[in-house]
Amino acid sequence: METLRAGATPLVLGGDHSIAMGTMSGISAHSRARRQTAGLLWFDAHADMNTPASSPSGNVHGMPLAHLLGYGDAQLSRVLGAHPAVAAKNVAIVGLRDIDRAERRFITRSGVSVFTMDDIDEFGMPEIARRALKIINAGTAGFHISFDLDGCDPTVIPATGTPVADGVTLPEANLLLRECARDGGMMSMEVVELNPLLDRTNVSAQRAVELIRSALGGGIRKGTPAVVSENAGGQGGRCSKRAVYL
Ligand SMILES: [Mn+2]
Repeated sequence: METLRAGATPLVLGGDHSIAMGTMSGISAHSRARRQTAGLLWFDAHADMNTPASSPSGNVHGMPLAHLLGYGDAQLSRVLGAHPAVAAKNVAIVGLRDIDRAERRFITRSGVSVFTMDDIDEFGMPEIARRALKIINAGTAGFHISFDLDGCDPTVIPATGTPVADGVTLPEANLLLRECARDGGMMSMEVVELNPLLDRTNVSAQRAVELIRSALGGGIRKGTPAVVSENAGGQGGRCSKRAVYL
């Protein structure tokens, strides 16, 4: 929230996806203080919409979106007082292809918008990006990108804990994030579920950096601004502080 107040763009690196309950709640609290709301682009192979009651595995990283929408555990669904942290009508899930039975019913009831791999195959990522941006921008002051690397195909990002076949290609993911950058509404971003122990010659980490550059406006043409951390390693080192030119 301090980073947002300073007019900079928080970039949070995970870790598992449960951190989204904190990040999105922070974006929400920041927006609420300005009598605004924020949207959420949830890039993920999974919906992460289990609750402690419905989860077959009990993994908290399979529950963050349910809690951000105001369901599940009473404390986790009220981080920083937001309840819900984000309105379902401003949530777009992209890359979905692996859901539990209970989740399927819940997703339909919750009112979030879902763009599955079938949708991406049928309409193409440029159209999906356009539709998702419309949802996360509708009536909001901007949006947070919660980017689970397992949304990408396992051949693109092998270093993730719960890979699912037939995912988003690297060009498609870059295109989506470049469209977000071009839109200008991105308030913050997190990139999660990178496990360096599972990586092969650091390819996942390098691609994650490439994807972050796309989201921050890099990689379109030389001289476009990209944001890097000014104080990496120190307190708040995960948050970017200023724009530089690459
Ligand atoms: Mn996830």
